[in-house]
Amino acid sequence: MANPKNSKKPTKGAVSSKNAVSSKKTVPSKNEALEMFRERPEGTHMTTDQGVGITHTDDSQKAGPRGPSLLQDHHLREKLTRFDHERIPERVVHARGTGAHGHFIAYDDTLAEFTSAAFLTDTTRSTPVFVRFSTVAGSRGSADTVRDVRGFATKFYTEEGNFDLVGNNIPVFFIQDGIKFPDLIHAVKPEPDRDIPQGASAHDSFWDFISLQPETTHMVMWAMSDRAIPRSYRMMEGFGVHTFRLVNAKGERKLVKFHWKPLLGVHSLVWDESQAIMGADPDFHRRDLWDAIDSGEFPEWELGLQIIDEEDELAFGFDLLDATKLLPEEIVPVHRVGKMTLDRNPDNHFAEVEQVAFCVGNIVPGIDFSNDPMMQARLFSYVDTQLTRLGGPNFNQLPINRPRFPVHNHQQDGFSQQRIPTGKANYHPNSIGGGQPELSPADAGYVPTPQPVEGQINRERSPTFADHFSQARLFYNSLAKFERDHVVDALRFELGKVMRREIRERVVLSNLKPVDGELARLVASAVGLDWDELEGRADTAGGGRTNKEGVAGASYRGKVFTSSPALSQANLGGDSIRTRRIAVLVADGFAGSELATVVDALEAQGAVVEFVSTELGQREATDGSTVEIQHSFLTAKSVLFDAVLVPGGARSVRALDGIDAAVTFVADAFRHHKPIAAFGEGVGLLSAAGIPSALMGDKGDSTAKSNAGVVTSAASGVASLSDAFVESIRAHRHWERPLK
Ligand code: HDE
Repeated sequence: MANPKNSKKPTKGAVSSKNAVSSKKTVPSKNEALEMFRERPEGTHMTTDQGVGITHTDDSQKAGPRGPSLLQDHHLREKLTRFDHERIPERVVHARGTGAHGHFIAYDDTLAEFTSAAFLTDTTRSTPVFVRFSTVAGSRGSADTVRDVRGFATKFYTEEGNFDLVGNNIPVFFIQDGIKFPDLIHAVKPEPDRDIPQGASAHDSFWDFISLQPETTHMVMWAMSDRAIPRSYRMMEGFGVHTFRLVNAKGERKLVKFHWKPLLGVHSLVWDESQAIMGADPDFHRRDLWDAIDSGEFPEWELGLQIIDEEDELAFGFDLLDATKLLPEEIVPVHRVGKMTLDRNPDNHFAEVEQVAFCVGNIVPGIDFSNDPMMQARLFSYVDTQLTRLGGPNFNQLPINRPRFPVHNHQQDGFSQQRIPTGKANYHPNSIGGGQPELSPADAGYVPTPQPVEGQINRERSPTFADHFSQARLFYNSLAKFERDHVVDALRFELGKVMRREIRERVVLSNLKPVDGELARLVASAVGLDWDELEGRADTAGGGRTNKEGVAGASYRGKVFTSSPALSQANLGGDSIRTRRIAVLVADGFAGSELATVVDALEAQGAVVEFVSTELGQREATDGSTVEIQHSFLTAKSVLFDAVLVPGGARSVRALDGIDAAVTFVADAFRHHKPIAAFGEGVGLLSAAGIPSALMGDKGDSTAKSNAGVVTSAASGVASLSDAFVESIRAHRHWERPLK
């Protein structure tokens, strides 16, 4: 019997990209540069922070066995002092996260035409990276599967210095100018009087702000879509959001948008399931990433670039400096230029994930900023926040933040300086120190891209930022029917939790109606609003700062784009079932050899098969073979798996049929549109779970029947059942399934 714990997985880790010729490794890969900082306890003795040996750490020094503890007990005081100060302020946004090390390798050198950034063009380099994934609104201890945007921040430790690409899993942002960021975040965070709710946007203050700030509408549509409840950090796209610049060795400039494309495809949970997972496993996403890397299943993303001529800045019907807009891939294709592989878990969450400091200002020669007012504000905010969070200006000297190549300058002193500068000349120019360090030559450093700036000082929004709805409509139009249904359901849920009627009305009128009348009607009817009355009301959207229905999402050279297939997850699934978790429900007396056939087929495709039963231990098959149970029905719920398999074996199925948790397991999987397979007597458990018999085959069927993700066959049909089950897992979810 194949056992998931013992199953042989192909060896990962070897970089397999088409151009990964990594003979010249000038930068240590896998963040080996951190090795000198890694402390290992093996073979050591315990000491104080001064290196004095500790011989006893279980009792404080006391005056007599029952007397008071003594002030002179330095070890006691040091231990408590260090403990009392273990916490640092959590990030004001993106507090909850996880991270991993890896490397990036460029695919081809033709990009040198556009950029002098060597990590993007030199195919022989393996550039170490550290990535931190996060939710935005919740505190450090909040749940992973909340409805929220996900942060996707990458630090490239390049040979020319660190480049931080601090992006999200959604290509646009809520607001157009960074000066609104504190307002947005105050509105979404727990309400200040009661500090409720945690990690949730379903409350009055968030929707109050949204309804009064119409530019938020496009991103709100994304936040209400399946993108905001990803199945895994490994199955999300990433976006740089802003328009950046690429600069080549001749100083020629292009505009660019950055994308991360996950090789496992883009997949999501369903909302009901996300909520259940918050209870069953609040660390669901963090555990998923850790387990995958730990088992050698290294997640991979391709870096994609949309490269645009500067003259086309306003050529698409919107302003490329406006962070609430995306550039449809159907207009400017995403050119995949390299691959990132995450292949090492952190050794210490605090030292690496908590202390990593991403700064939007960290760029390298060959990349430059744009005038996007969101990006400009971020150039200030990220360094500023680290000063408090990491206790002063020397945070770049923390091991996880250090560039991998030497730093030389006259910056000095401050809290926690780790370096010992030598010499007297701490200024430039100097003669005392022989003029050292010298300035870098022009071709070895960052040179700001020359560009004209003119205009009157103002505090205004550019008229080119005025359209707040056409791209929200573009996104909604691009979704498959099931995705649009999910948006409606999400809005009904969120507004259903908004206590103030006038806010619900304003959202429907000011945000939803300008996007799609039917969407507005569907939501209004579920949240106690009179649509007939609302429909007749004057359009109050955006205090007049709105465009009307019918405007296209984007246009180029006379062609109008009202839909972008690249935005629908229905088109982004990929074809791999690697690392999907399949629960097999068994009790003693299951059909051993037939089950082995199916399990072997699933594992051959890289799926992770785990056995669930009434309790842990071994379960015996009819043929005497055994399986080791990884989870009991107490610890494992169907929401933690991607698919369920019920093998035949009369005794096993009879036992499971008598257990509510087993029947509910299958019923939940059905409700959440997950692939479900059963053979032989196992089909009976599907019936007990209420799966309509019309979806299932006859128990004599030696060829599997596959219907809306329900795959059944006789015991003799397990070979064809395996193939059909793999196919149904590939589809991820089966939205065509009839549900009551
Ligand atoms: Fe952030 N953001 N942000 N943000 N952001 C932070 O920096 C901020 C914005 C993003 O894993 C903070 O170190 C302002 C857009 C990520 O450590 C803070 C504005 C995008 C992370 C901050 C924005 C992001 C942060 C909190 C409006 C997508 C987590 C802690 C101008 C492109 C990074 C920290 C990590 C973190 C400020 C807007 C993504 C306070 C002022 C747009 C992924 O500095």
